Amino acid sequence: MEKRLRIAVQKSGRLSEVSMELLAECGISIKNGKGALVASASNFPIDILYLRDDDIPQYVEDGTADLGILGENVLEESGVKVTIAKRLDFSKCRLSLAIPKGAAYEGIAYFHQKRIATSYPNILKKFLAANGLEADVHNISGSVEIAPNIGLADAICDIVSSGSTLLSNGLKEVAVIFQSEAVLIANPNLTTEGVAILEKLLFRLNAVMTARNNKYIVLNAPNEAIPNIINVLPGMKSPTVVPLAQEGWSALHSVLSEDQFWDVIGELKAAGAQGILVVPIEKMIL
Ligand code: PRT
Ligand code: ZN
Repeated sequence: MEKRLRIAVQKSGRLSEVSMELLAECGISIKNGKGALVASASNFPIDILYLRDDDIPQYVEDGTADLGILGENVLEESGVKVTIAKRLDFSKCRLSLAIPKGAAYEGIAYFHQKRIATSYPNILKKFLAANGLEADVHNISGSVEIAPNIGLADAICDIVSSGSTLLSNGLKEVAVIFQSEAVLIANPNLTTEGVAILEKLLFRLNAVMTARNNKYIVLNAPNEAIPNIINVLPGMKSPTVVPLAQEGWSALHSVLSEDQFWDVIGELKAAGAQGILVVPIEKMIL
């Protein structure tokens, strides 16, 4: 029988849709039986296992799943030893310490002998120990942000993204203790056949993620402006220049990273570029 890998993804929550979208962009189509626990890809040798994110590290460590997609914060908290095969550049967030906004704060010594509520007791205890601090860590599983207001804790340690949850609960973020993003993890003991499937998947992920970070750019310019425009463009290699029907004009095609685009657009116009088109790239193989 053909070798297949099992990949664990979050059943429902912040990561579920994005994880499945990423696999779909990799050309992996999954018929999603509503409420199913397992689903098979029809055109790639993987099966999907839908789980709570907290269960994913254990499943991948013991080999029930070969791969998994989850937040690095959950992986770190679990303490499980698996391989991070790829950082996925989505669901970025941070695990931070926060205190009532009126409290005076002069550094992390603040937390010595304080009561801190968190759903991440292991990461927090490690941080406290590394900084020579002793605190009373209260492990609570949800709505950590209300703990100070109901007198359950002096501070919290929780996931922060925009910061609006802290703000609306009268708290301020004072220290970041862990930076997180979604990661693809792998069981360290995959067979040779398993590794070959993982490598195919990584090749596709790289093509999709590189494409997401880049834009295809097309612009028109008078021929004499082309050398200056090429100087401005930090493109992949040298850009393609194609003559236009109108004498003395050319179209220039290149690839720009999303970050570079906004920096150079003004310079391109100043150098004589017109009719600038920016087009998303579907896949990009370097
Ligand atoms: O049911 P299951 O156990 O599978 O899901 P879950 O409820 O444990 O996790 P879920 O779906 O809430 O989050 C999954 C992962 O998304 C987390 O482990 C993080 O890696 C990542 N992530 C990214 C976040 C956030 N951003 C986030 N903002 N996880 C949680 N939050 C919460 C945070 O706990 C706090 O309550 O959002 C609030 C803060 O958000 P801001 O924007 O107000 O700062
Ligand atoms: Zn969870």
